[in-house]
Amino acid sequence: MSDVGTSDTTSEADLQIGFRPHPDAIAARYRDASIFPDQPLWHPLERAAARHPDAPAVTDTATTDHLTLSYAELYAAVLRRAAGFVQAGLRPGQRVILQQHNSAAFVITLFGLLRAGVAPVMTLPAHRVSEIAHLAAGSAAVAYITEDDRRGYDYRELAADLQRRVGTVATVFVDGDPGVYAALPDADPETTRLPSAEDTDPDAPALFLISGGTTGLPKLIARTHNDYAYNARRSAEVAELTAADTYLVALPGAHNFPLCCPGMLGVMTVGGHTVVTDNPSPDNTFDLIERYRVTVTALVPALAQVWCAATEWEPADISSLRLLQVGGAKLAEPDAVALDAALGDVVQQVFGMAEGLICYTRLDDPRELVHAVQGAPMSEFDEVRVVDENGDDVPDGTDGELLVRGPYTIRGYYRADEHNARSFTPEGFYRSGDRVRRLPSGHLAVTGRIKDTIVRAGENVAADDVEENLLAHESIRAAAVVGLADESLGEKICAAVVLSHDHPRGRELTLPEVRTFLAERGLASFKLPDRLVVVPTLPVTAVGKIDKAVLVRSLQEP
Ligand code: OOB
Repeated sequence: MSDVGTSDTTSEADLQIGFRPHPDAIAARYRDASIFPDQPLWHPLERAAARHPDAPAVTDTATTDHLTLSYAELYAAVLRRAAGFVQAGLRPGQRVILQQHNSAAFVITLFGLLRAGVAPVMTLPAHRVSEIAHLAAGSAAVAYITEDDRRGYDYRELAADLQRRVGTVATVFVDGDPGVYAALPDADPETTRLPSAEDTDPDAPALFLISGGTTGLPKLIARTHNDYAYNARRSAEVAELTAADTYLVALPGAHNFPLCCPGMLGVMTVGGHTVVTDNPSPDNTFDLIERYRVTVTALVPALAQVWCAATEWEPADISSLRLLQVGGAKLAEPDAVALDAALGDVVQQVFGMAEGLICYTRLDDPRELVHAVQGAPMSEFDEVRVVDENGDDVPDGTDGELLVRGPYTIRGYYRADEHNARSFTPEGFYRSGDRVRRLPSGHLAVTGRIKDTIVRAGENVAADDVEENLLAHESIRAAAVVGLADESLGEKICAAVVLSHDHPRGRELTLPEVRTFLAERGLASFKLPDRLVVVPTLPVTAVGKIDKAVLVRSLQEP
């Protein structure tokens, strides 16, 4: 196996280059409030292993004979993996690209890296070489951790391509058949020096999330030990998690939502049980919920819709589920109502971003509120502003762009000065690009993306306005409205829709019918679609959000 490390001893200092910490005065305020644990991110796992060694920590359901590791077993495996990484030459502060499907191996590798002081870049299985190479170059990653052939895709080929493109990636570790590469390493932690808690700067990056935007290449988001531990702990409090909870990771585990909101990390802070699967379809997950008495899980709205429909025919008993978190994209109000009706008032709306801010509806919010809003900021230290185009604050009840600053919200993307000048205000607020409306209670309703407007014949049309009205049509299950270049109009409005299960087979849904429906609902005539496309499914991003960039490319006339 080739040695990953060079003679480089500067990696920890190197990690800090291009990282933007909180300014000292603000960091002091958070410190005075004692919201940060000042411990490495692996500390909750170590603590859980000491306190409840025999409690189930992780169950891997990918194999037919499901494997459950207790906290003691998980932490022992993590120490061996960490020692393996150190023996292979990885050094604290270095960055490594991590790309694995949900499995116990993913959990062990993630914590193994953290325990070795190495910062993983949390990519998703759906990413391909253009994103991976961009993230590897941006983080100067020294290694790539991936899998063999999964779901018809050979990640070792991606590895070869990546190494041709990005010179820093010296080593590839593969879960499964490594081929020409290295296997995931394990070594004796007794004879390997691992960094101690005292060796770790809790305000340095622990790991990197990637931005979820659907335009352009993803950006690196450095999350510190302190801010991410706070994210996990505060989320666990809002979800009222206890050691008796069992959380199902159904979304890709490297995404902020299932990882830390409260996700796997939140569950570990309370010593609960995490069940992982890489197949989120109801025929698989409903059985898992019944078998493991799952109490909490997180879904994107498109999946939540599928689960809701499946409650009508899947026989499994899923009554143990007390909290169904839905977020990542807007959950339409009728869908929230239907989910609550099908599953028994379990929905929690989650509006979050890898950059930081997480909003939750609370467990004791009235159900009508839970159905109508996307949540309220989780921390009393979150500073949320809603502003107009000039950057002036708008009153509650008025649409504006959400700006945010706070203990767990970044001050800048990693090594992206030019971008940061646009994405952050001089006072350090992150410009989310999300259009929201704030209620006097502090709850936020997301009303779209600031830039998601179509300029048709000089009129501005907000895509989500048209989408929401389309979804009121009984034949439409999902809708995405985009602008397509047009010689006379500048842009024309194109509505791509997925038909609902109730729509009679063989009957065509026509543009005139849809336009009449929208006009009768009171939509202005310039907002009516110029084109209607019925599609079997809408294209989605790596975590399952509607991907409008791909949609536009597929609809554009050649
Ligand atoms: C989550 O994080 P990202 O980084 O993949 O995407 C963030 C963006 C937000 O800026 C917003 O545009 C959109 O996704 N979004 C929502 C939403 N939740 C996220 N838009 C409308 N309604 C919602 N409920 O997506 C994420 C991170 C942590 C927890 C949950 C989601």
